[in-house]
Amino acid sequence: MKMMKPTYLALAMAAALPLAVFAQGDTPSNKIEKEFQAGTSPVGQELMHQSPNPKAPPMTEEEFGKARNMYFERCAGCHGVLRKGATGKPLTPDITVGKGTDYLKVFIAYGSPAGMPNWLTSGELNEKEVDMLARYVQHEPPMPPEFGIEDMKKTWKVIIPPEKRPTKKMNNYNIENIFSTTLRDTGEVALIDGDTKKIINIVKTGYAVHISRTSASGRYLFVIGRDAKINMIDLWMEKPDTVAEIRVGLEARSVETSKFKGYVDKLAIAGTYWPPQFTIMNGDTLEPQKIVSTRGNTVDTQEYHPEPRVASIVASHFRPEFVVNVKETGKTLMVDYRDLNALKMTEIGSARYLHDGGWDSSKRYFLVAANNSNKIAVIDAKEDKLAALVNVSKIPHPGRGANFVHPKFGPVWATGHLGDEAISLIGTDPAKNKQYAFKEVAQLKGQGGGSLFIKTHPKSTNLYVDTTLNPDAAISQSVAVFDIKNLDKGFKVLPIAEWAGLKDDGAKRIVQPEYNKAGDEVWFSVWSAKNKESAIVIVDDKTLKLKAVIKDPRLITPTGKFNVYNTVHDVY
Ligand code: DHE
Repeated sequence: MKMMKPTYLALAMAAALPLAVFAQGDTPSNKIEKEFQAGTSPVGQELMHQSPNPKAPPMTEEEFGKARNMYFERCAGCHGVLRKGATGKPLTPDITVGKGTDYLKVFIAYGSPAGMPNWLTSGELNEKEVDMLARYVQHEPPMPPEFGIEDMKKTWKVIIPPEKRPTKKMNNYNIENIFSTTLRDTGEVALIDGDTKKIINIVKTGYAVHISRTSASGRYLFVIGRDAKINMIDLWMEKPDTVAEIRVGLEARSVETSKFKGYVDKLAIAGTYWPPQFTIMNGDTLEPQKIVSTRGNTVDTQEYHPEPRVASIVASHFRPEFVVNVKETGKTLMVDYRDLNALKMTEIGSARYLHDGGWDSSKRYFLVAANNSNKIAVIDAKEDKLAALVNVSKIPHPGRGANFVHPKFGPVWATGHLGDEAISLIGTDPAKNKQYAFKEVAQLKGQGGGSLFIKTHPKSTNLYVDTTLNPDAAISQSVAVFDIKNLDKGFKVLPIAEWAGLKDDGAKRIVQPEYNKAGDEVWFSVWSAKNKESAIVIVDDKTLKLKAVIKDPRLITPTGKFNVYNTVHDVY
């Protein structure tokens, strides 16, 4: 830990805070949290309505502008756009003015055991910036604009209308084995042919592009950026490319399409972080049809929350419904899309803060991480009710999770954790293995905390666990692989970054295992900075040996990879 500066020690004493609070430094768990949650929010770029608080310490316009940018770059991810609190504490003036500038400066400078990063001692902010932020959070939060149908329509472009699109597949690609690969920092996706490992096209997408999902037929690919821009890509074209695009808000993370019989390729849906809402669109043009706000009351204290962000969205296989998970309220909305003018929604309360999740192998149960509650909520998509809330370890982060048949417990779904090395297995078969259903039946020990994604395949007996955000480079640059038939044996470590053979010393974090369609190869991204070489490493699932490395100057910051077949059919 770096030495504290006397001025801050004095402040700590003045604020009468226990010194233990400041003995934090960048603990591994803090660092993981900070790196992951405190990402830049694009909302900070927007013009906002602002009314200063007369009780707050004065700030010049210039200081206010600078502090606002800092807030949206570093703080909004945890404390929220309107500072009502999320994984971080609420920071509204009714709370902050009473605390005062000195007290707030100490917290910002040194962090807290609850997970607040130490912005000053880590060198990320200087004293002047800490002081500005401490004053800024005592003013009313600036209010970003809303984003309605008219705003959306101004950004909506149908580049190739449905009637001008091919009537059959015009290329020779095995489109079910294409991988849509996020190139995070260039705002692009690379469409990679899974058979030849060659890049088919690089498509310009939204800012800090996040995930891809495929339409139920497998023909269309939907890609969403953090700026809430959606690209709809037609995989039947000679060279697959964007046929429609739209922005559905100012900040987003999730997109999905209707999958129920009779609704194949009919509708698309996207959830936004700002404004807090979801939008249902036509599945072939992205024309916006219906916006539904998620503002409302929290599941536990039932207080009103002004910005419940939309996290994961999946399409139900049991009903014509989207499963929309709302972070801050801790509610899952089962949105019946049969009649958009008389929209029916079943609201299922579980726990805060809902984030990512996936189906069990029967696709009846959706298991979603309530990450700050250290729980997995199990949603029964057949009965539209909460099947269980399962206690797991510290900050579960499953991605879509991993399904396999455990020798003792029967079908289980697994998640890794950001907060520690545990891998939790949850029984998912109430029909034949009732005593294990929706309980944490076992915990495996992985390489360490900072795990983001876990993966297996119905044809495989291997379970891969990444540790992308672990502070130890040896751990973040490799993956653990368990033999499902012999879980007690522990894991093997595959040195993926080393296998990539990259020429420079980038971060080379290994992220998101993804299978090919056949289930015999696993793809890993070797994720370095924008100005460093990155790669994709492909492992032979049978032998656990290196099979191929994809390197290309255009493969900049690859992260998520979405195999068309596995994404359409929710195979994981
Ligand atoms: Fe993600 C899924 C939100 C940071 C890569 N991420 C998700 C989902 C949500 C989410 C809500 C589920 C979408 C769904 O299923 O509909 N992600 C967020 C954040 O709020 C967060 C923590 C902070 C931020 O600033 O955005 C965040 N995510 C990241 C990253 O930094 C990652 C590692 C790299 C990147 O490309 O941005 C990242 N997130 C991913 C990936 C998935 C994902 C690859 C989909 C995994 C899958 O297998 O389906």
